[in-house]
Amino acid sequence: MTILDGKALSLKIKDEMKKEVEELKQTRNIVPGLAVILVGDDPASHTYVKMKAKACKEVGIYSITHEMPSSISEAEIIETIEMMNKNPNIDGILVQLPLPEHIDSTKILEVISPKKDVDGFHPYNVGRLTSGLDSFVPCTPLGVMELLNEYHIDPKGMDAVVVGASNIVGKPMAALLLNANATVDICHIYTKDLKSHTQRADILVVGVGKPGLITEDMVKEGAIVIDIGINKTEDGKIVGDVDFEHVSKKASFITPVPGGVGPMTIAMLLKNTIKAAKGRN
Ligand code: BQF
Repeated sequence: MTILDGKALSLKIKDEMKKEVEELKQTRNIVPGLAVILVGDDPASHTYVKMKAKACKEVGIYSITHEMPSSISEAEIIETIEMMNKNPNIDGILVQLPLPEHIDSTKILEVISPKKDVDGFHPYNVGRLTSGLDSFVPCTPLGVMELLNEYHIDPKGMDAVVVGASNIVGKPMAALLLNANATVDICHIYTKDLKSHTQRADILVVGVGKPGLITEDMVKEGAIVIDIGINKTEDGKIVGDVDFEHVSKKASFITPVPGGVGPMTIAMLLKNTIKAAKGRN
């Protein structure tokens, strides 16, 4: 069994991006810029946004965080995004999710210019991704593909099973695996017999948010197991959706939580911001 070390790969990628950012500055006088909109006081969201700002700083990307109270109106968020769309120093715009109940996320995300959509959630980029065209790709599934590539894992012809069908993780993950010529099966809360699906997987990708969801008996010998879940246990420990202790004995490759897909998500945000900056003019 080999651990897919997302932490180590993210450090390596950040090192490469730092050089790329320096070169952009030298050759084109461009400093990539990221704007983050953070609404409300969800502690997890604040933690994630801080990690993103810190990572930007590490590679030389300019970043601003625009904080708004949870009482803010949809119109005020939209107005802020429209300002950022027009700002030539901002290449990437990210609205930290989840938004408060009274805000329609879909409506907000559609206001972001598709050229600055570094999270890849705008329907324009979603459509381009499913069509197999160049697009901004959501950071978590993109990070998974980079991790597979680093360990020379080619999904072509494999049976891939994605558990979780969210717009942020599961659906774009399935699209990427399909584009990479895997046979893709997507499971969700209405799936009748989850185990009958997961047992067939050469690559199993799980992003649900249920600790211990994937047990040893649900995994094929030699499978590649990617755990996107982030759950806090009663004693404050961070765990994924996979019973790592037992499943790791059966898997050929497996991601840890923490230190697997999470750090790759952040690295891919930086990558998308640099991609956006390169596309200026
Ligand atoms: C690690 C996220 C659920 C809902 C909204 C490193 C992150 C997480 C874990 C991180 C996530 C999850 C982010 C680790 C960003 C990934 O070492 O394992 C980094 O910062 N993430 C987010 O912005 O919004 C979320 C999960």
